[in-house]
Amino acid sequence: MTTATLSPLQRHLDEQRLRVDEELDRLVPSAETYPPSIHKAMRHSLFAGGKRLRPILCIEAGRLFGGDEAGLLRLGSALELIHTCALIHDDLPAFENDDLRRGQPTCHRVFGEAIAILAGDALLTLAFETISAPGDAPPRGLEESRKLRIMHELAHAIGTRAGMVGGQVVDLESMGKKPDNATLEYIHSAKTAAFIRAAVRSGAIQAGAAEAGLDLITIYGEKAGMAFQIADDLLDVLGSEETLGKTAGKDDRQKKLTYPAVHGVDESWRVARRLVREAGLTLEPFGRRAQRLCDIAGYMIARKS
Ligand code: GRG
Repeated sequence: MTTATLSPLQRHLDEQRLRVDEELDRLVPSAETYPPSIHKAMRHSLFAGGKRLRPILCIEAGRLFGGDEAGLLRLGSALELIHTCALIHDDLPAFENDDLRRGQPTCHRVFGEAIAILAGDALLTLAFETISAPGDAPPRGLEESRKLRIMHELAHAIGTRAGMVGGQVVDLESMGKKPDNATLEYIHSAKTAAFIRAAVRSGAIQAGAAEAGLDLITIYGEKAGMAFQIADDLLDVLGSEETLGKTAGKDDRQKKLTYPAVHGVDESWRVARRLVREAGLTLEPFGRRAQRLCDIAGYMIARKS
């Protein structure tokens, strides 16, 4: 598609993605930095592609509350480091055992399993190093307390109770089991929606949002995050490896607990569309200033990859 035929939203997403890519390039040690194998592996997965949706959501949520652009870009990019860690680990033989991610061979296929595990660990650690780094923007005390709150927020969204690790555990343990809606909701909420919700919340916290605003952005994040994972399940059924950049049709082969498996394709679309609508309605009190976030929620289920 040429630039002229891109929608304004797609153009905006492309611009933001490039800004995030440049920031990530500044954050991650060069491929030649000693020991080079680990930095090459981190960069391989990070720069293989990726829509950068979590950074963009963090930045847009922060903008809604008048946040500082440079700080939001840095924070959003740190989120992408965490997300890429999750993707590298998810592809490992112990989990999905996948060969393809973001249209490229997976990290462990190129660098071996040991380095891939460490590349994930290193990206996760670099994210917290980045967020906790001393800044020079006054007032220092306020900035530090926001950072601490954001790190707590992210650690919870990655953790075992209602975060990515917990979601991944239940995802693994429910393969081949009888369809069960409560378990499905837990997996989707913990594995995917929790981090998307944390992305918008952390942008809003960095921008100094008041609790009432934070409550609204939290509901938006939860609904958009659930819709995103339902769309992901649907793309696995309806998409091709070529457009997805990852193996298609795998959920069914692995007898995974997914939305289409439990509710069917049509009902899954209906739920995804309803969640996007509700995500948008939640932000109505912000008026037109929240339009971009509403459009992004729509994009999360309209995307082809
Ligand atoms: C320690 C961070 C950490 C995680 C350990 C492996 C694991 C536990 C969790 C896996 C979580 C996971 C892979 C969730 C899937 C979320 C999902 C739908 C990812 C695809 O996101 P996109 O489409 O991908 O935004 P791109 O490539 O565009 O970034």
